[in-house]
Amino acid sequence: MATKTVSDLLVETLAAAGVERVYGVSGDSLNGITDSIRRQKQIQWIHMRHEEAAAFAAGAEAHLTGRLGVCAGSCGPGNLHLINGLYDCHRSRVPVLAIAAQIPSNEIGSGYFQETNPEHLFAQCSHYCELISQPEQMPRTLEIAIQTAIARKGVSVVAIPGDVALRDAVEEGPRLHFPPPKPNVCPAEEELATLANLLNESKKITILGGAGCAGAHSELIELAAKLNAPIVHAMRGKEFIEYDNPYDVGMTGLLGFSSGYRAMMSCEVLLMIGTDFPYQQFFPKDATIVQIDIRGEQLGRRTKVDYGYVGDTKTTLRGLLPKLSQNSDDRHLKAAREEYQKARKGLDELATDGSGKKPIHPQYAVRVLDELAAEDAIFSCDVGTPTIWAARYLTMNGKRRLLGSFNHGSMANALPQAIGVQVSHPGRQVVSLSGDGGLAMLLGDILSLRQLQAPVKIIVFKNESLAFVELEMKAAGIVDFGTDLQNPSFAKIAEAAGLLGLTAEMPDQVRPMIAQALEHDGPALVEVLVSRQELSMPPTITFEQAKGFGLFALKAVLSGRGDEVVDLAKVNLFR
Ligand SMILES: Cc1cc2nc3c(=O)[nH]c(=O)nc-3n(C[C@H](O)[C@H](O)[C@H](O)COP(=O)(O)OP(=O)(O)OC[C@H]3O[C@@H](n4cnc5c(N)ncnc54)[C@H](O)[C@@H]3O)c2cc1C
Ligand SMILES: Cc1ncc(C[n+]2csc(CCOP(=O)(O)OP(=O)(O)O)c2C)c(N)n1
Ligand SMILES: [Mg+2]
Repeated sequence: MATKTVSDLLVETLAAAGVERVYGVSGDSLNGITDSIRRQKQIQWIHMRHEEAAAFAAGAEAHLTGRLGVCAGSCGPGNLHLINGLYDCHRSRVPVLAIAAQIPSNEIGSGYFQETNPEHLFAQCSHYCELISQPEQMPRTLEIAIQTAIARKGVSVVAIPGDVALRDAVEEGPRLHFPPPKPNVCPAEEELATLANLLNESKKITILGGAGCAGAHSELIELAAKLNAPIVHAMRGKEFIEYDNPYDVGMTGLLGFSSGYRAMMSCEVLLMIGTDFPYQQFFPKDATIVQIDIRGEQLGRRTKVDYGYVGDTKTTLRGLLPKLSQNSDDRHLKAAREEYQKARKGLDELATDGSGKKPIHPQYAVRVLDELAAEDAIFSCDVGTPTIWAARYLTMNGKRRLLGSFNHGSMANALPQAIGVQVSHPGRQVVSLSGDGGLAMLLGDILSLRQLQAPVKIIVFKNESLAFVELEMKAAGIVDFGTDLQNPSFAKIAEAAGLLGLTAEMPDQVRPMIAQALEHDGPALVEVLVSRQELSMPPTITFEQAKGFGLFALKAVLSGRGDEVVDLAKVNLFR
């Protein structure tokens, strides 16, 4: 029998940890590892066209499954390309392992061909980053990396020189055989009692929930019912909070709903649960603020906090609920819900076919997609205006999922994330909401769809610009510059790459084409020629006023019509 190599043991250890795929691009220094993958059946090599896309794809798989995603790059430029995608995974707190192949061990430090220093390069986007320089370290170093990625939710990196990977293994096999621990984390009894007292004495409570509410939907709804509290969500909480929720008043933030903004600004007690909503300007100044988070270091990071608790949402709410009495005053809730219905109606009115005229409203395309997509569709949206449309017009239902680059905010995330989702969930409908700028940025991986037989559907919002940046420039009172895009026909590119490619130029083409794409047995792309300035700044604002507008726009909510910005700007400008 052939001897087991270090890379054989590496692959065996990954398999023992339940890994099913490694996303990457091959290369000399990775040869040992790809060859070990080739010789076994449990782990599949997912051949991508760009390592950044591989990292995004691994992160998307991890986001959906909660299990370890793995990506790999060859030495120097190969693994350097992983970095932006890994930053995204790390900041989204999904468990991902990156295998960074390294130059031959005896050349390290000599300035050799392709030499970089992965331990330095990956330090900022990982919890753990170590070099495997001798066979005795395998599998322990790898197991520490895996365990750290899972336990601390984020990225671990192992750098391994190609020659070390090809040497004979010393250890026999993987050493860790326990299932992932699932502790219940709860504040102390006295803390729960203090919190219950505070809540029982308040009549105007608003809940701000985020991604940390995943898996605690029924507890959250029960809490809101007891407190008569409207629930605002942060973007990453949308998929877990918005559905089947009679207390929902939408998102807050610049892209949010005016109702979410107001519900937070008008409360007496703000109860933050599992959220790291990052924009300080949107927190109330005078309310009493409570924050519950699984990680103590999060407490008080975004706003002043009067009561901070460490606990996981489900366990904490289960402990808290029996201590709460029913709030008899529902005026705050009712007012917030009415605001929400108004805001929702206002946004829905913008999602029309525009009397059949071009250019198409992007909101309309997303509303149609929302109607036609499968009940358990998985969406990814690019950073840029697709994030706005996804936040406002995609309906979640507890089965659908939504991914983006919400914390890192990197362009071009949607297509590679969709690839990771599709290959790890072959039966599901997967839709990428791509910007024309974002799609072009990692366009190479459109070729992966055919090669991997991944039937991803891409909807491209073709506005011939970096529209989100244009909006930011306008809001800051700067003349927009460097935002024009001269695009080809993405439908033709798609056809050439073996996808179904369609172009919707007129509103009446949107529905049949999206339907055709969704039904197509294979990858498909629909480019929708959408208007460029859907969220134009209000015309009543003069340039002089606009110069300082950024300040106000930051505090305001883009209602979609710009009128909300006017409201708040007027208050601030003309007081
Ligand atoms: C172009 C663009 C515009 C954006 N505009 C907006 C906007 O207007 N509004 C908006 O809301 N977002 C917006 N975002 C997204 C924003 O940047 C943040 O990503 C988002 O608000 C964070 O959502 P979150 O708090 O749900 O998730 P996270 O930032 O992931 O925070 C989750 C928190 O929950 C904690 N947690 C995890 N598990 C548990 C558990 N079991 N129990 C308790 N706590 C737990 C974590 O420690 C963490 O602190 C925008 C993003 C982009 C790219
Ligand atoms: C990698 C990266 N580069 C630049 C930016 C700044 N940025 C944010 S949104 C955006 C425009 C995105 O354009 P597009 O994909 O066409 O979407 P649109 O807003 O036009 O719908 C840019 C350049 C970024 N977030 N990430
Ligand atoms: Mg664009």
